[in-house]
Amino acid sequence: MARPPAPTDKEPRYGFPAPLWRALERRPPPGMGSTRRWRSPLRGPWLTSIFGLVLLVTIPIVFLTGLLSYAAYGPQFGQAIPGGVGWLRLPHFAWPTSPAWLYQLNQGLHVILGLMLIPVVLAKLWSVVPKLFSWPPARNIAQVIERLSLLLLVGALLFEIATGVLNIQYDYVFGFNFYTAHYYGAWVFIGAFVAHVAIKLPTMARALRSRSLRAELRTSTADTEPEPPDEHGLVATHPDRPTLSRRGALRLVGGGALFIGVITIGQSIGGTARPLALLLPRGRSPGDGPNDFPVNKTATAAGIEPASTGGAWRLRLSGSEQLALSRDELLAMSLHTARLPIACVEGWSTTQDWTGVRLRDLAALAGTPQPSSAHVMSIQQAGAFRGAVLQANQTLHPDSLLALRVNGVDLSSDHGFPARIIVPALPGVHCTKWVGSIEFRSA
Ligand SMILES: Nc1nc2c(c(=O)[nH]1)N[C@H]1C(S)=C(S)[C@@H](COP(=O)(O)O)O[C@H]1N2
Ligand SMILES: [Mo]
Repeated sequence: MARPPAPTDKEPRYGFPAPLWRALERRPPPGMGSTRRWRSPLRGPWLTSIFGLVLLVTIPIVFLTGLLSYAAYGPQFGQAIPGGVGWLRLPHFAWPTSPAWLYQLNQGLHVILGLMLIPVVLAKLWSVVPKLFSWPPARNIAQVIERLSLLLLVGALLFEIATGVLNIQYDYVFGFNFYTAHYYGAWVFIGAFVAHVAIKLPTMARALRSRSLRAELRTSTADTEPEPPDEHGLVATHPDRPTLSRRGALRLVGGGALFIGVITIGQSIGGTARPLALLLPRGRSPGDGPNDFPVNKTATAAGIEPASTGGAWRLRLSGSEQLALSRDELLAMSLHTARLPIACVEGWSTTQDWTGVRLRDLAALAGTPQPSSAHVMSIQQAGAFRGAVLQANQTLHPDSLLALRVNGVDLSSDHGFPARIIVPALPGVHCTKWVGSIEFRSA
């Protein structure tokens, strides 16, 4: 199709009034249209396609885990974030309770893979940057549309990365706005992504076949030759001598991605890998002894008064009956211990041994042994995430607890003393701390 204007080129084909475009072409704005500026001998369709292939395989995982996280929040109870998303609402289903690490895996993949892709995205953008400066920017309507879709593609991708990174570092500084922006941004991005893949797939396949990856991985810097001139204008017209082989470039980008993976995976799988998590936003030693695991919001930050969690605290239960229980009365019930993760939407998680009363026992006590939902409220007076609605399967699972103790000791105030919710595969946000009441409803 359209070729870059090289001295030997014959008249390029224009889809627009030709004189206008020829005039444009003769007067490029400063810095535009010069193909001599881009001299890296590594740029070319093959290298771009390698980065593209990696993104083609991994980005759908990041997108899907993002959507699954939205579904896991329980849109059927109006508690998915963002709330009113119009026709972008997803079909909802009962989020499963098994395997217990489902949400941990989902968010680990979403956040860690998302972070690991940053070097690949940057490398991919670097590899095509000459096209940003090509002049005229388009020669026909199809190219104008393609350019606009690229603006959406790159803009939305950088937006998703920036908001995602800020959120996992600063968390709820954004309030609800982060979710809304990240959710809409994801749809804009995926629309442009699908269009881009549809347009570029044949080019990518051809480019990937043009060289052997294995041979490239054996080629030294000295032996590195530019790719043959291409119709897309990626290959330098005046290449410099190579200072890095393609092997070196792939190692640099892959090594960068791996490095990010290594310094973040510990926050998700925990255990001995946790000290490796250099960017751990929730701190390294957040508590003492058995309560030493990440705290999302401290009791002080949540405004929990010590007086309200002392001897006067009661758990108010309602179903077909109403009753109030003291902590001692709860401890006198049959207690159950389960090893379960808290898995935050931010990608960090922590697995602990929780002991408490089964939610289904509490439901039976309230006279509603087969509830369709459980509505939990914290004694916390202000702020987000003070309560949650649990599905029937989440309420009735034998490991679903109103936890009173963790790792053999009482919950610390930061982890929700006197009592908190813990349910297999439930997003961390719904593991309400400092619980004040539970209402069991039947449909
Ligand atoms: N009452 C109350 N419960 C809450 C929260 C909160 O802000 N208030 N934060 C939730 C979030 S977002 C997470 S990830 C978990 C974290 O539990 P942890 O701080 O014990 O690790 O608590 C959840 N329970
Ligand atoms: Mo969270």
